[in-house]
Amino acid sequence: MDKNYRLRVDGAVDDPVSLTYEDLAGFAPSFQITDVSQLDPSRRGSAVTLEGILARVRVRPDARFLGLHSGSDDFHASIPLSPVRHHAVLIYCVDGQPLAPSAGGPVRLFIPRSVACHTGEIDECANVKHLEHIELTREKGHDNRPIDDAEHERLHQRESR
Ligand SMILES: Nc1nc2c(c(=O)[nH]1)N[C@H]1C(S)=C(S)[C@@H](COP(=O)(O)O)O[C@H]1N2
Ligand SMILES: [Mo]
Repeated sequence: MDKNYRLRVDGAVDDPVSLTYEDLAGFAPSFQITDVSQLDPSRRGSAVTLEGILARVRVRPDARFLGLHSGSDDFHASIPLSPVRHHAVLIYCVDGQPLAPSAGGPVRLFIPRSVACHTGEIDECANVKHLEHIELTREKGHDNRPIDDAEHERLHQRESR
């Protein structure tokens, strides 16, 4: 993995941070999911909970949206925070190694499926990969998730190149 990788978390928070792989691995056990197959049998790896991240940055009470940004392929989502805040996780490691880019690394969001079906604004597409920046906002932020099947198909063609 790129040694310079940092996950920046800022916006409506009291303590913005830039987290390295070691920082993520160093979160307290209560904020770690050692095996994400517990959340979804088809998923692999270890994760830090979004709750852990939000506690670290001291998210402000007026934060309503979770902005998820990948600069490397210009993919962005902004989703309501409350449905995911106790459920979403950030997968950063598989078999004790940093998550490979082919698996969405260095860090990717994962929202368990059962959470996603409770709101139209949250779908599988919000599982942003190659996450570089998380921004908590009061209003909905930049979001370029595909809006229809044709656009979705084009995106997946691009992803699998
Ligand atoms: N950075 C980035 N993240 C992304 C995408 C993308 O193109 N770039 N595609 C999204 C879409 S449309 C979907 S459906 C999911 C697929 O995630 P999966 O391959 O883990 O199922 O990733 C999402 N995360
Ligand atoms: Mo998607």
